[in-house]
Amino acid sequence: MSAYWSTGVDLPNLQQPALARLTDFVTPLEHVFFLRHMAMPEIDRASWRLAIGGLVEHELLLSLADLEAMPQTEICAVHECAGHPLHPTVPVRRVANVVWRGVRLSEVLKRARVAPDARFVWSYGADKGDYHGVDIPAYVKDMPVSELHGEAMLATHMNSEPLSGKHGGPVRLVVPGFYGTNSTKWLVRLALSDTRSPGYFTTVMYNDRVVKDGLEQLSPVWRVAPHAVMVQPAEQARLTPGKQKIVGWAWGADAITRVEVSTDAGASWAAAQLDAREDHAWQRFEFEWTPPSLGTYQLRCRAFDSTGVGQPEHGVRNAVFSISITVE
Ligand SMILES: Nc1nc2c(c(=O)[nH]1)N[C@H]1C(S)=C(S)[C@@H](COP(=O)(O)O)O[C@H]1N2
Ligand SMILES: [Mo]
Repeated sequence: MSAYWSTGVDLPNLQQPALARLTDFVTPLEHVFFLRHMAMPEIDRASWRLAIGGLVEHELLLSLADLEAMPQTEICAVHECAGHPLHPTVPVRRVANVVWRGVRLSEVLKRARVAPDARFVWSYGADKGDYHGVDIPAYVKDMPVSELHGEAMLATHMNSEPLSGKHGGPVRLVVPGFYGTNSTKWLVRLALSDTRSPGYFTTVMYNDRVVKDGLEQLSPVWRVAPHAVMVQPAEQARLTPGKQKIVGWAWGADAITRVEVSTDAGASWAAAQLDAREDHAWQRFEFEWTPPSLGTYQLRCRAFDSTGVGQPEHGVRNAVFSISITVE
């Protein structure tokens, strides 16, 4: 059987390990999903430079050695892909939990001295080319300057290994609490601006349509919505009768404070045991259950964050997760 499974949408540049493999708190690198929109660029570590410009007082050009000489920081953070930009309401649940090491973005920008009128940080990857018939001059994302107090970093390491080419090496942006799409790989340029970037992946794709006060508005795909998945048992598992342990992970931009499990297809719910959050990592939950009889069951799980926000049933990327298992 293949280690990778299809998501039902056409994602040619995607490798996705099955959720049932994600049993470790820190996801081993071989089980971290890999995603790109265009061809993968090749970057020479010795000649790599990061240009920082736009609304700053001091433009900077940093080498890898310059970055390595700055204070280093490490953070464990959940890494979740928002899904296919052309199918933003389809849940794909591509997720991992990774230890990133590098230099805080705020540390680098402190040296560049951000001008007071800067409101967004634009980040440029070295990759470009055709994306479904659209010519993309560079992969560009943006994030609000107001997020700079957080843990955004220029990462050089993933799980203590130098960042591989496929995960964006030598240096990528990582924005804990934001969807993976915002963590620009193969980072070559940062620009401070007073507006959002007009790029295809900033203000065309990756903006959800939401209705607010009766009006349809666009909401950038930035902060990660609450989400929970089961990794044990696996989808379609065949279990022997007796006590079962349901195990999974829950995460979101805000810490998760409650996870509920249903063993009857959503008719009733009960609270699972939930670990507290460390850094921006995902949180383990566990639920003991003795199936009342032989047969097929639909198991579901749903998370609620510290602001009380939960997960919708359908039609969104963080729709409630459910699996079917058989006790025989
Ligand atoms: N330069 C660049 N950065 C990128 C992308 C890309 O196509 N090009 N894809 C983004 C998306 S959609 C995701 S989910 C993550 C995937 O990171 P990974 O492959 O290291 O897991 O990278 C993001 N950063
Ligand atoms: Mo993604």
